[in-house]
Amino acid sequence: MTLSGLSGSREPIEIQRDVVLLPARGSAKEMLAPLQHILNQSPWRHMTVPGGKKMSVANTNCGTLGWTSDTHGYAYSKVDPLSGSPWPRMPDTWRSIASAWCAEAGFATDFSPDVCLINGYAMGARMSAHQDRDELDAQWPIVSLSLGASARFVMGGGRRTDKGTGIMLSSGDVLIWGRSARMNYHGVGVPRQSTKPLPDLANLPFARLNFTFRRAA
Ligand code: MD3
Ligand code: FE
Repeated sequence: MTLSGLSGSREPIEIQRDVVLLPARGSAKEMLAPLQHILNQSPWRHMTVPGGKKMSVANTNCGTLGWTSDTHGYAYSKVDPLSGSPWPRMPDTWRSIASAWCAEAGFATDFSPDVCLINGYAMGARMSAHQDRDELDAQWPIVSLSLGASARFVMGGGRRTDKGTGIMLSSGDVLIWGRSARMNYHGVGVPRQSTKPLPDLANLPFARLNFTFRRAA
């Protein structure tokens, strides 16, 4: 498999200080090839948040660590709590493409993510404003890829009440966020119905997928 269509020759856009968009080029469909194997080991689930509600977004992970949530809080875990076994390996192709995107966007040239959190958005699913602060070392950026239906992404500042700016994330868009923006509040709206044909999300019951590559340890 080659992911060569997914890197190079697209102009990075700094949409806010230390938030860089690599606009879609190519379909990024190659990303989906290893997904079924990951799902066989660690299937989709709706995690419970400390308030007791289940997330509308479904997720799973691959890598040496995975993001988890239950009534006690958020954590990175070496094992999938559903299986008690380690999370599936992160495909080398995914790690290297995420690292290349990071460098392309002007962030670290040696980013080696140990987590890929995969979010699945059915129609109506959304993620309310939050910070990503469970990672040990905030010097590393977060690299995200969106596939499928568009969604409105809202980013604020370091305080929940900071006024946000919104952008639409479309299929194939890569967003990288670090340095002064690393702890910014952000949220994602529901997937938008699209008139344009969307990439085939491998028969998944979701309109939109988002992959976030993180360095958690
Ligand atoms: C800004 N996911 O999983 S990714 C998440 O579309 C999450 O599923 C969204 O927020 C999604 O935590 C958006 C873009 C992103 C990821 C991490 C960030 C933006 C960020 C960390 C800090 C600030
Ligand atoms: Fe987040």
